[in-house]
Parts: sequence; C-alpha cells; structure tokens
Amino acid sequence: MGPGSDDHEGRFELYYHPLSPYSQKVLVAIYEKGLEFTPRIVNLKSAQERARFRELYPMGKLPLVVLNHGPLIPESSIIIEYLDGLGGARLIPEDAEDARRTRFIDRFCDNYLIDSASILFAEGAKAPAHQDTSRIETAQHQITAIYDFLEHEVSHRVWAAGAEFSMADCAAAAGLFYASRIMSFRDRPNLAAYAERLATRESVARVRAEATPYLQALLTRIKQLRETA
Ligand SMILES: N[C@@H](CCC(=O)N[C@@H](CS)C(=O)NCC(=O)O)C(=O)O
Repeated sequence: MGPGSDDHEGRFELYYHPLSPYSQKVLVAIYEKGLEFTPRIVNLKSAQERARFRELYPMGKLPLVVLNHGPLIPESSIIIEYLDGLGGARLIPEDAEDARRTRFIDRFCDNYLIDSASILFAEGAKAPAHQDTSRIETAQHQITAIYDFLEHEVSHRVWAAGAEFSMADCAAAAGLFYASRIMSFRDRPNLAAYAERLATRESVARVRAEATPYLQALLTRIKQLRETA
C-alpha cells in the first residue's frame, strides 16, 4: 500500500512536499488508512514549479488532493474528512462530542502549533541580524501555551482527542516534529510520553523517515548560507 505510479479509477493524486507539515499531517492519515495514491512532490522553492502548481491551484498551498475526473480537494483537514469517507479506521469519530474535540485539537495544532513552529523554523534559518525578535517571541509564547495545553490533554488520554488515534494526532505529529527541535518539552512528562507514542506509531515514523533526507539537505543548506552570510 502507498505511493504507486499508475493512475486508476479511485486513486487520487497528492501534491505535497515531505517537509511541509500540512503535507505530513495528511500523509500520516493516508498511511493510517493504508490508501493507495499517486505522489506528486512539489518544490515550492522552485519558481517554475510554484508557477506550474498555481496554475492547478491558485492559492499555491500544499497539500492538495486531485481526484480522477473530480474536484480539487485543498486544505489538510478537509482532505482528511474526504479520506475518512474512503474507508479504513476513522480519523474523525462518529460520535458528535468526540468529533468536536478532535476538530478543535486539530484546529488548535494547525493554527497555533504548526504555524508557530514554522515561524521559528523560518526565523532560525536566517542570520541573527535578520531575525525578527518580536515574531520569534510571539511564536515561543504560543508554543509554550500549546505545550501546557497538550500536557493537560494527554495526562488523561492516550491520544490527543481520545482513546483512538485521530486527525488531532495527525496534526500534532506534524507540529511536534518541528516544534520539539526548537523548544524542549521541559517539565511536561505527559507531553514527552505522548510525543514518544507518536514517534513510534508506524504511520508517523514512516512520514518522518521520508522527510529525513530532505530535512538533512535543508539543514546543510541553512548552515552553509549562515556561514557565508
Ligand atoms: N490551511 C492549509 C495550510 C497549508 C499551508 O500553509 N501549506 C504550506 C506548506 S506546509 C504552503 O503551501 N506554503 C506555501 C505558501 O504559503 O506559499 C492546510 O491545512 O492545508
């Protein structure tokens, strides 16, 4: 199961990049469900690829699902809702209250964790003289608040939104992959244990293993740029 080269009825294309956190969130969902898909890696740093991708989807945001003879499906959470309809273990529970909690933690991880971690990562890639300190401080405060919130949530749950792995964990895994490299979980034992459960989950481990060569290449490039700055 997983990436394949032949398009056929029912298979969807996924435009993504292994380093993009929102792409990672959707890949975790796909691997959880064991769905077949046709991978289309897009490097948005290439002006040519970015322009070509914007012709397909004017917002130019990854990930994007494209169906055979069907509509475009952008937005990671909406993609996961779509994937839930295809079968496999549910990532958005049927029970209304469980679904509400799952969607809330998913939004929370997207809007605050992933976005703040992305800001810290982007600022960290700049030479110190070019870093925006107030942007960094705001993102650090957000991540501190998120860590505290998650520490409480996973003190009484195995997964972020309940007993079963859900869309909330897909989003948390993507955010924590980056945030934990920049800010430690210091004095938050429940969050540290949850992060360890995520890291050993097959779907998450696979997504991270696929991202690792890209991450290493990026870190090497950042180091070289900073040395020559
Ligand atoms: N709300 C969107 C966010 C997607 C997003 O921001 N993707 C990033 C990559 S992780 C992107 O495409 N950035 C390129 C850009 O903003 O130009 C989702 O959940 O899919």
